[in-house]
Amino acid sequence: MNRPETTDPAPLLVRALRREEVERKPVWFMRQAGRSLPEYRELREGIPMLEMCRTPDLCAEVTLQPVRRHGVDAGILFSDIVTPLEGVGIDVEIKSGVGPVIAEPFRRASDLERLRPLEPDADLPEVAEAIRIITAELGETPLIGFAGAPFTLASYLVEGRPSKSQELARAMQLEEPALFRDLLERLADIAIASLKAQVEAGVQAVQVFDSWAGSLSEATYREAVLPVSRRLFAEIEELGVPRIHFAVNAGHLMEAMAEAGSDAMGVDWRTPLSEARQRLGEGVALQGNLDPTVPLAGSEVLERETRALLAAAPERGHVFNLGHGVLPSTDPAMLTELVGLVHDITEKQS
Ligand code: 1CP
Repeated sequence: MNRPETTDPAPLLVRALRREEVERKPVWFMRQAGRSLPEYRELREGIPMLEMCRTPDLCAEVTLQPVRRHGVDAGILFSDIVTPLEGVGIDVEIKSGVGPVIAEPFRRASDLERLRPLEPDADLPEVAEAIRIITAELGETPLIGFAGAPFTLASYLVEGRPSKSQELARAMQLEEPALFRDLLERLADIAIASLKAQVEAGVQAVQVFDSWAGSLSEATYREAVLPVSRRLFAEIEELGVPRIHFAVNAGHLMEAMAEAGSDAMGVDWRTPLSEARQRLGEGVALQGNLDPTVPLAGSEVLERETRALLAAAPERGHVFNLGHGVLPSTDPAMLTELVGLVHDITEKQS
């Protein structure tokens, strides 16, 4: 695509996600762009989050900040899982200190009419424009694109705001399974369209965030969500980039989520990587999973915990990350230190 020659070796991140042998382990952080960085806070001042996502120059700058500062092995597009919803005309705002808030939450069948298909070229041209700027600046370092998984997006649309247990969404699934399924299918189509456009514009890996799937039982996940997520992963396979699937607090769903068919599973810090490897087998790469509070606890703890994690992590098919997003109170210097530690510890002598 935007790579000059097909003979170029793929980026380290892509090779690790394909479970190839690599010269050292790649590392990046979920939420590496954002409030932990003073340069981000300065740029964000007075600009609403979603407006920032729709301003290619600013979006590009914020995406590049953590790559420059920490030397991570990938950028992740600065956007949000609700950006495509705004793109199809849903009235959504990201409230500071709260998260996504939907003006008119989805409660009945007629609400589905508000969820038309996404046409990325017309609805979100700024995203592709930002990706083109970013990939030109990043050079060899790959850019990760992402989308919200159908269930997690549905939980915001139905609840109308962040919710701890997604009770309204889960009640809708129980009471009106056909309606809920229709909602998820439409959201899958939106995620697929968004991811296709991101790959066409130049992202070299994608992550699907089903952050809140962990509130479901395995039986409900398998019945209501898995078939839709499986279709999503099948439809983006042809894009030819590695696909990562991630949820929080979802250890009980690990096997079921892996059945959706991604190339890699993101693992939160509650499940040891050795256990994940044992339960999922060799066929899928793993990403994770340092507890995001470790970088708050000082250099000594950081080194001890990083060494312990790496000692128990699979040799092949592992991408180092936190078990969830960077906490806003994290000292960015600790993240820079962590990148250096992972590189030094995993570097192969050749
Ligand atoms: O650096 C990066 O990781 C890229 C930027 C990014 C990503 C990947 C943002 C910017 N959001 C996301 C994904 C996202 N958004 C997820 C999935 C990842 C996860 O599990 O954390 C989710 C659930 C959201 C929804 C969201 N957006 C929340 C969570 C609210 C809740 O339900 O608890 C919040 C707080 C936001 C706002 C947001 N998104 C991104 C940023 C930098 C912010 C904070 C905005 C601010 O500075 O006020």
